[in-house]
Amino acid sequence: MSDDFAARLDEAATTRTPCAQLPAGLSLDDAYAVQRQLVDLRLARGERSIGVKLGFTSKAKAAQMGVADVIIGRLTSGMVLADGDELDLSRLIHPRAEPEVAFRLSRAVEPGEVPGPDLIDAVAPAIEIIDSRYRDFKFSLADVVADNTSAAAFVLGPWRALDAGLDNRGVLFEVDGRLVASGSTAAILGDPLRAIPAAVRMAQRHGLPLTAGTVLLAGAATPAVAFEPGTQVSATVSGLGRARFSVKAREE
Ligand code: OOG
Repeated sequence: MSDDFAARLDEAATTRTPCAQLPAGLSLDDAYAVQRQLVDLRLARGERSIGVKLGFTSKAKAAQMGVADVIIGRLTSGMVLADGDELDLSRLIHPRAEPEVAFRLSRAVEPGEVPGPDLIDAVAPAIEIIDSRYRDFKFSLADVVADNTSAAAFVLGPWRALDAGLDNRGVLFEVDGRLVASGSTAAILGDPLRAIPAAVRMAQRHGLPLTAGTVLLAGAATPAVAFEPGTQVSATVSGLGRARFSVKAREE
């Protein structure tokens, strides 16, 4: 059963054709099983697993999507967009972007480990590009978990050592230099550092890999924003710097 759902979501992504939501009543455990199969299809095509991401760590984001619980998804090498690079919209259905904070794991997490501060060796400003494979970007909690939490692409700004608190840094999200959203890192679970034990707990529960060098996207600091071809999108986190990408212009 979950094979069929993974195939449906994979086809939606690869053909850029949104699909119907999954049947109501799918349990969260079943949804994580679909997510695993969906990511396995990417890995079978040669992508590598490189990270995990949390979703709905911000109240504004959860309210925007009508969903309440924190969820976890996977990041693969096929989702990486280098800082400043161009995003090709023809690969996506109805993408939106959100400013985030990323962490990097210094080492693998031991089974059952409760992480201490030594687990993270670097932090970076980031932008996540989400793209629900469901029609009209509408989904239940189980739907969005199965759809690998809408993960589509991400950009990391410069890494730096994690040597200061992050609990109330200003976040500016700009398109072509115009402010389109702003907030604080406090929107991410009250303090983005809380994303670290939350991600470890959820990854252990649902069997997601946490190896040395794993990237952890902590979740959005503002609601997600749609963007147009030919624009420049940037996220600046106070004291951490900036991540940015440009959106490829539409071909005439
Ligand atoms: C789900 C992903 C949400 C976040 O940072 O809250 C997310 C979605 O809104 O499509 O990544």
